[in-house]
Amino acid sequence: MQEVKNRATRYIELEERYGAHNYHPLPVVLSRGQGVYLWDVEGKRYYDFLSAYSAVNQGHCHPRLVKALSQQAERLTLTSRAFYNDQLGPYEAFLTRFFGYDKLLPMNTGAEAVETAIKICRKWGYEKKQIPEDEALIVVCGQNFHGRTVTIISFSSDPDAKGHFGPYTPGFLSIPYGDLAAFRQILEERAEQIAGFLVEPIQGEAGVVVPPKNFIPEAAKLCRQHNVLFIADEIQTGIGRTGSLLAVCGNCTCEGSCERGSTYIKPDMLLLGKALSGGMYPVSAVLADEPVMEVITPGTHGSTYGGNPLACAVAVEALQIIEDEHLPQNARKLGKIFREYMQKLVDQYPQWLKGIRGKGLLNALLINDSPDSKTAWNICLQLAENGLLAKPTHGNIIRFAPPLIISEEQVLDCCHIIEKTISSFKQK
Ligand code: IF1
Repeated sequence: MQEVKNRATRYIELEERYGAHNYHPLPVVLSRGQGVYLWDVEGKRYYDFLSAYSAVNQGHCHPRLVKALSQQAERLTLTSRAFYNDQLGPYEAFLTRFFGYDKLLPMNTGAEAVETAIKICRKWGYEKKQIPEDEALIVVCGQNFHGRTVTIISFSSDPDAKGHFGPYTPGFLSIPYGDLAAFRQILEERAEQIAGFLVEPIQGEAGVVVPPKNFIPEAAKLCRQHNVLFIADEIQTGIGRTGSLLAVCGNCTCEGSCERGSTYIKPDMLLLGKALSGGMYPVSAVLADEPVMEVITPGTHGSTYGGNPLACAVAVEALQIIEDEHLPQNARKLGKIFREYMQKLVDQYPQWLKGIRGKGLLNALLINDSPDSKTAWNICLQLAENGLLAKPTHGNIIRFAPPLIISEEQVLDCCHIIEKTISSFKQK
């Protein structure tokens, strides 16, 4: 036992010694995953309630994804876009039909999809909306999280993400998340200069902040009225996570079957990443219709790996799994059960818990302590001890986002683990 214990410590020490300290992980060293489970180097099994920040919606090492990846890896992995390949076209045809768009631009990471959207939006602003050169503005929301590039952190309100990385990229205006009046006002004052509105339908990093029900549909309508592109960052919320295929269609009445309901307003640009590849490989995409996407012409944008055959083969299979296994519907149903259970715990243990919020299987438990306290961190340590992995955000919020393939029985098992942890929790 001592010997295996030392193995975990050794991996942690290696990261501490040789890795940049840009994260503060829980002291768990993982070496295997299958479905909703992860195993550490000592063979201890955990429920994964982070899903690699919602990338592993299909579950770890989904057999169909492993097969798609390995079969394509044996044939052809990278050609660059200097030539055509036999996976990209079918992938683009599949994805555009799946999400209802004319065109797709393939990239790799979420941040690249956001950067791509910003570039398309600005170019559209100059070429289609006739905004004077270098004057285009994009409206964003306070507490947003869209990635880590210099331009993206330029409009972040998180001092850790932003501090000492300047000079920052200009051209962004911020409104409070969910504040329609503020959005209306900014549009009335400067609409002729505003090219786009970039928004998360539910704010993930901010701690799973669900906006007022009418915010997204009404903001989208305002965009339309003022000839402003409505850009939905569904990198975290998309692909079944919140109980519908996309969070922007979350208010519809389709019960997760994803036939666009009445309150669905199609974003002018849709940004996808993370679960687009089910955790196999970085794959991201920007979807738009022709009048927007046509501003991109040869030489104006690109990426060495974007649209590579391996990525395309994996992404097609990843989306097919979402559909075949009815994962949005499962997320919707089990999310309700999970939140109901958590609400009971909140009522029972007000000394530790303040509330539960979220949608589908993107949820957050609010801990009744200050953001500077160690309470949420200590609860997560105890959860790990009891076999469930989750991570605090902003000090006093614990995000719960299991793979969407989780069963009702497993969700209840996890509720019991959380209950056991909270009921026996003692402050150190
Ligand atoms: C980190 C959180 C999740 C995203 C949205 C774009 C990106 C992300 C809505 C960029 C990325 C991440 C990245 C990860 C932590 C994380 C996160 F804690 F910050 F909020 F998911 F919950 N748009 N989210 O959420 O995508 O370039 O990373 O592929 O940066 O530490 P990426």
